[in-house]
Amino acid sequence: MKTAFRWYGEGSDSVSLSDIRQIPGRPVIVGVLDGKAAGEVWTEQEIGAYRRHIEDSGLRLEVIESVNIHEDIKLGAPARDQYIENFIKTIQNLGAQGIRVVCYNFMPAIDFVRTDLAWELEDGSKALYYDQKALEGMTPDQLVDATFQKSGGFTLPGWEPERLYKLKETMERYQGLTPDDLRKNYRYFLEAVIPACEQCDVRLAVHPDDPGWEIFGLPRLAHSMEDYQRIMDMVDSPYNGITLCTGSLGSNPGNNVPEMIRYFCKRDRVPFAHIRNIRFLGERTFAESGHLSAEGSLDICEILRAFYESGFDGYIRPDHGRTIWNEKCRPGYGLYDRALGLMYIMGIWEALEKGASRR
Ligand code: DNO
Repeated sequence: MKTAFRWYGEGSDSVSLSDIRQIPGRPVIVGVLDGKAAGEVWTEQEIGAYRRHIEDSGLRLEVIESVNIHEDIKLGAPARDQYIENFIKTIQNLGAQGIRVVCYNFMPAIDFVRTDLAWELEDGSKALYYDQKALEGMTPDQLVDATFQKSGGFTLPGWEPERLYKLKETMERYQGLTPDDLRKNYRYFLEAVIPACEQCDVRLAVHPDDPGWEIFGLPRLAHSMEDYQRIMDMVDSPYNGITLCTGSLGSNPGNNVPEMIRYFCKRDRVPFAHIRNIRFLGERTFAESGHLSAEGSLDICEILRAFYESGFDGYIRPDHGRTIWNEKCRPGYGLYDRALGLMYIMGIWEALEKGASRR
């Protein structure tokens, strides 16, 4: 496993590169050109400047999260070919700058959703929280307002203001689009981009739907074993991969996360993993917790054992931390709890490695 840490860029992140450099093991950066709209080409010059800035701090940029997919591609609208071409150009430019893995998602209109970004856990820390009933009591616009109000002035990944202010309009475009239609559009996209990814050696890694079920009546294609099998079958290549996010897949109790890890790692489809724990609090209701298994409902040790025993050598990053020790940060992406999470992940990994070498 190669350890990684998500960073949003200078002026956008409360965490600095020198903070990250002091985390034991010196994780590689999972970066983004924050502010790029979906569908825009990332030029090699822009990527190069960003990469050099990271390298000047003694760190390396090897993973991007995310290059967002333009809605016209998901909708199968006439302009999709142009946006697919732009996506391919971006991937080629990223490959030329040494990026080997690109995370993206194919969720229509809206990325990950929480109904509260600062839900207080019993120890006084604040966590991201989801309650299906609360969601059902909100219109999409109310959700957007509530999310912006609680984000502490930070943008959230997938919640770019210019995109979200058009949410109602975008959702209307999806009316009548069935899961099969979306799947067809997804296949069209993959068939066009995967050969280019193979050529420039950049592995795509699709992030699961979060939470792991449909919301607001929008079709969603990536939240179960069967879903992922179908996506992998659309184009049979290791370059058509998965971002195995334990918290997103684990939010659906129907998913056996260690089993999914073993199954897809064995087939060389997992270049990237997000380790997050969540605590179930009721039907389709959960809070994100500290990474420690005892704090949540997922067994992080079993999850890492599944990666370890599969010979996983991709990138792993700690996902969503709680906000602790009065940190002022982007919800889910402070320094402190993610650094604790990463040390815990590395501790389990070391124990697995050393335990194996003793046998
Ligand atoms: C939220 C993230 C997601 C993720 C995208 C990947 O914190 O897990 O926004 O980055 O869905 O494209």
